[in-house]
Amino acid sequence: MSYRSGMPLMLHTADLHVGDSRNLPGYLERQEKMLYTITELCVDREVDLCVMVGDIFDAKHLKPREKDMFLRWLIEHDRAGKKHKFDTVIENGNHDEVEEGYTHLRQHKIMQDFGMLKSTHIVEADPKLLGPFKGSIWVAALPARKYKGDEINFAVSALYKKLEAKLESNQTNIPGTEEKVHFVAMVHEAILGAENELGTFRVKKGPKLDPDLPVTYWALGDIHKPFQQILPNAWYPGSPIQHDFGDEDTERGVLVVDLEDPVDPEPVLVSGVKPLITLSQVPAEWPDAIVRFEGSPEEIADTAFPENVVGFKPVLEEDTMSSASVTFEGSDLLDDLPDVLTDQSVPADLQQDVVDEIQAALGVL
Ligand SMILES: [Mn+2]
Repeated sequence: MSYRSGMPLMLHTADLHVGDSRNLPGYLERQEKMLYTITELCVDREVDLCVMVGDIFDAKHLKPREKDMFLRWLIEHDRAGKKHKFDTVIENGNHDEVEEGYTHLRQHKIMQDFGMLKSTHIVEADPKLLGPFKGSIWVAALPARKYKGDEINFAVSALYKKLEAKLESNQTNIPGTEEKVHFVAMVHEAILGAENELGTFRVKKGPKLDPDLPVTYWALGDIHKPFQQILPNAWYPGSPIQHDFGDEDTERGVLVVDLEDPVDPEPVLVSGVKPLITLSQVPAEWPDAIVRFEGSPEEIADTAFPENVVGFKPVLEEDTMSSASVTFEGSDLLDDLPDVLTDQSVPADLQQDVVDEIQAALGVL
């Protein structure tokens, strides 16, 4: 079935985090399903371009089978792109960094340099202008670099000037033959005003996006909360699947963007990946999900849980809390915490982990 509208279509995803949540049963199969579903969506929706905006991998230390799974997928995805005539641009996020100036994507970049990738373009470390794809789509790819203030706008402007110079040199001087340009900026950063996973704070000191730049669509990455709009034409798709129990929204996926109408991207869910849910009561029937159970230590000890219940969260009784020697008036400290972490250049998803841990420890979730 074809959904093709005839307009330039782009699939936008980010924050794949291959290798995350190793404690979950079947974690790598979930991530494999995520990747192949993205390829299927590129084929089924007949997109012209697929952009993956950073945090492809989760951590410095990948397990061999995590690397292998991704490599097999990358080769198959690349072949699908060649066969079905779509290109893919993959850039690194902060999580992909292995050491200063070197990311997990370097090996895939080497494959590209030796002609082993046909439709896939790896952008690692430095900002780069790519295109044109399908004659009109140009991409300014800005891998993660802890941009501040207006630095993203300066970098995007510089690449746009480069594009203008290229178009200038191709000018035919025949009226009406000016080339149509769809200019996409890929940016992996926590942008000022973005909301975190739980909606508990907004980024207060992040870099800004200039709405007046000639950018058709800002393809953002870094924030995991699904389908978040920053400017009319600037969106975070969020992580395409839940990575952990703190990821509340079970409905996640990618954005399909019509570049002729970039203010209204279509959220397309990645289905077939078991949801992660937290239950605080024993249900009549356990759902087909990976479950974390929240209850008193006694209830947790006395209940016979099925195999899909893999996480436990003891909740202390009210009287235990009130008799505690330290009383916590938590909100002020938690309000300031994201700022403090941002000042220390702690990336947004790590900020989320810290806030989750503290909230969980204080029982203020
Ligand atoms: Mn991320």
